[in-house]
Amino acid sequence: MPALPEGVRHLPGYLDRAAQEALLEDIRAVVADAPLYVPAMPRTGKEMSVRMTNCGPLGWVTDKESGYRYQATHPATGRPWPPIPEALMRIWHDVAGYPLAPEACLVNFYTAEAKMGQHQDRDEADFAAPVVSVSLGDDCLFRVGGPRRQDKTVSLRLQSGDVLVLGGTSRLAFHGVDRIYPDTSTLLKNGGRINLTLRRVTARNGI
Ligand code: MD3
Ligand code: FE
Repeated sequence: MPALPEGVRHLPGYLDRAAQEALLEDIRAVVADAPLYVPAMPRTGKEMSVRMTNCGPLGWVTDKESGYRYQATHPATGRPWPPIPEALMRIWHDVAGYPLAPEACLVNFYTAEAKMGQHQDRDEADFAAPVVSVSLGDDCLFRVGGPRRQDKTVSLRLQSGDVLVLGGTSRLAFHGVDRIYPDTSTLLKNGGRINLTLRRVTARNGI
């Protein structure tokens, strides 16, 4: 397997089964308060295949009219996002190597057919902080490259309980999810994959 790009740390099996089940219960509570919604691409309004919600002071949203952005409230309910579960705050503080708490946790839900095209995460004002990702449920094929779309890419199978830390020169790397491997985990009764990404959003000196 080729080496991961500099700044990408893969921590396979970071959460054991009991920790995954506990975190899943936390996420069920988040989704009960802040329901999954269908994100749409800016301008075209084309719907993404992934369903999304957030927890934390800020949440990443997208729709046809206003495009990609962070906001403090759920687009459908108008309520503030629920808090980031303690277990996720602990993971961040254990692996991020960054002194400030995460401000956003994006919850992505993938059915067997869902995927996410190659993209950069650049809607945040602080690229010094890493992104921390936690996978639950079915395996996926994740692919990460470099800061230019044409850079060579490396594929990685992510499994339930894996943590990925994206920092340094990889913070602006192109990345995406090429496919889900159905029925590879028993964590979610009806299958599918959940990915949780923890992020800093605002610049260290304000904005
Ligand atoms: C590499 N999510 O929500 S997580 C996203 O599995 C996103 O749902 C994917 O890409 C998922 O934006 C991948 C791993 C990840 C997250 C952020 C990154 C990889 C990254 C930022 C820079 C480079
Ligand atoms: Fe991303």
